[in-house]
Amino acid sequence: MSREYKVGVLGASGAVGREVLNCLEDRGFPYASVKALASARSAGARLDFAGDEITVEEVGPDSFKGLDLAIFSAGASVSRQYAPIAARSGCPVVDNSSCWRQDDRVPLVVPEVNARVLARHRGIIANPNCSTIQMLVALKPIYDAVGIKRIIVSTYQAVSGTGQKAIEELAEQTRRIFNCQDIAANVYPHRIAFNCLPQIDVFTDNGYTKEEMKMVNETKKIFGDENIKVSATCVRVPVFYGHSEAVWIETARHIEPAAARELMSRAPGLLVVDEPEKGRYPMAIDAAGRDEVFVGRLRADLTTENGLSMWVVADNLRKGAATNAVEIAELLIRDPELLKTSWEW
Ligand code: 25A
Ligand code: L14
Repeated sequence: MSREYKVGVLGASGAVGREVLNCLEDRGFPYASVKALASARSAGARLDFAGDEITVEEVGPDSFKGLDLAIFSAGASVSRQYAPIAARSGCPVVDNSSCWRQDDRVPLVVPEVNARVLARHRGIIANPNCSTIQMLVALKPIYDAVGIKRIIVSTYQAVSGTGQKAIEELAEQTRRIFNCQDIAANVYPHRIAFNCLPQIDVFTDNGYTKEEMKMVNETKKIFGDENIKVSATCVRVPVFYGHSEAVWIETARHIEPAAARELMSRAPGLLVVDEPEKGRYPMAIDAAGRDEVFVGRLRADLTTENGLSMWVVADNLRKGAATNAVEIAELLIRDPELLKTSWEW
């Protein structure tokens, strides 16, 4: 018995929202209808969808009545306002913002890692931060096999994570530099073209940025492991699509790189690209537009017995946001128990 679902996409006109529409189409999600929602700024705009166009509607308190599920990517303040309204009207929400991720009532889900926690959702499900998702898809098989005590990660993050305006800013600054014109930095605190910025989001009291602390706290919640130690340095680089990460781990028990590579090559959602002698390793330009996480440069650490280093790349708008959210939606519709009813918020 197959059913079709009425799906809402809030933030449909943004960088992530458009990719959600692409994912629903590419993955053959069984939708009966797709409702594109955004702010008044975009109401009336037409978006390409499934060989046709859909018109963006302004979101309001009644937008979610009659929908079977919704995917949000309009930022934290919009999610804070509308996710409870949707859940109360019987429309479960998969939320891409940071708003609900640390709320105890809200499961934080990477399907390859902790799909089982979906069972206790109450109408709002959080999609993790992009950098955390790709790191954990890569580490999950090693975590399960030998345990991981400590992670030290440096990220090289694309501008598309910040949204459409940042994509335009990198392109515009690059053009102006080539034309010997003055440039302005509007989206980021400094110029991003031909530069690296060791700041993503705002700084917190401990000297780390919010993005870095998201990687620490979300890793603990998704692995369900308060003891795992994580330290991150998040860097914005002048790349349009695809986050790269240099990941170092200390495992609880020893594992040879070859054995780790073998485990990773069988893990869902993960592709090993690791032939350095042929110049083959994961790169952002190859990951762009793909749904998988790519891992390579897997090697033994030279300073400690149980250390491994690797390079992990994924499309931040696909697996880092839209794909992961649509995969959660696919899990929801597989079990009618997870969809029915409405929730108190
Ligand atoms: O708060 P957070 O969690 O840190 O998230 C901050 C931002 O990150 C993106 C998303 O930006 C979000 O705003 N984001 C969210 N989840 C993400 C994830 N997992 C993520 N990025 C990476 N990974 P975005 O640009 O991709 O998309 C924003 C969408 O949200 C809609 N929106 C914004 N405020 C809204 C709202 N919808 C309803 N109510 C609100 N109050 C937004 O629609 C877009 O779909 P829009 O209509 O506001 O804008 C569509 C187009 O209009 C242009 N534009 C934007 N701002 C202005 C503007 N034009 C004129 N003036 C402006 N001030 C843009 O070009 C945009 O394309
Ligand atoms: O928490 O700017 O999901 O690259 C995703 C995009 C945080 C910021 C999140 C970026 C956001 C990030």
